[in-house]
Amino acid sequence: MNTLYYSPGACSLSVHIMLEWVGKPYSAVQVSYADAEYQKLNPAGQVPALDAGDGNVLTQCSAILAYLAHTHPAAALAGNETPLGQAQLGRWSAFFTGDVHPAFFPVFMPQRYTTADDETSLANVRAAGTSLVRKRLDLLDAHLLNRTYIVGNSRTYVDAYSVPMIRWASLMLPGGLASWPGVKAHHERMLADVGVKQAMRDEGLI
Ligand SMILES: N[C@@H](CCC(=O)N[C@@H](CS)C(=O)NCC(=O)O)C(=O)O
Repeated sequence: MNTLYYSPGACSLSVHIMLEWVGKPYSAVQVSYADAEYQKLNPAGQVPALDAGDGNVLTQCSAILAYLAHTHPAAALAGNETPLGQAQLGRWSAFFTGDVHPAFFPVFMPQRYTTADDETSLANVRAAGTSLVRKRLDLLDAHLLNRTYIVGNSRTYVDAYSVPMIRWASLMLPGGLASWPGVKAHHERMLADVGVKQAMRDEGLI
């Protein structure tokens, strides 16, 4: 059985959603990043980590999401299996891992991006991160305006991946997602999904 190690509302929420979508029994354990016991499991001190129940502990969100999709083919969450289909899925997974997620780091942890510790410097770092988040949303919005799902005609693991990050944006940006109607419509569809709701309920987010 899979065991997810998560922090409420963090990027690990995407794995929690995938576990709901694949529909097999799993357990979910809330952890603190700084907890020494947890760091034995994931020395990076980050979530998510997934104990696959076979002696393997997996880390890195994008890898875990792809693993769950490929180990549960009946759930059809891995998109089109052709090389082109996988490249399209990989493109959007890399976009969330490499472009969207890091744009939030200066917003949430500005002290990691400057050696200054005065409030003005920290606010400037936060503002730079926020501006990057907006840029990423612009790109995703243009892609989503005429689409129901991020890749193809049914949900995939990149739709799950989008949920925590678009939720952060909706909570953090003044006006929420109003400037990105394609992103907003997609996120609302995701929030209405039964599995998404269950994962969010389990994490105490709704
Ligand atoms: N590259 C990692 C990043 C994971 C990550 O940064 N997770 C955040 C939560 S969204 C975290 O654990 N932050 C705690 C920290 O960096 O100290 C992944 O994609 O899994």
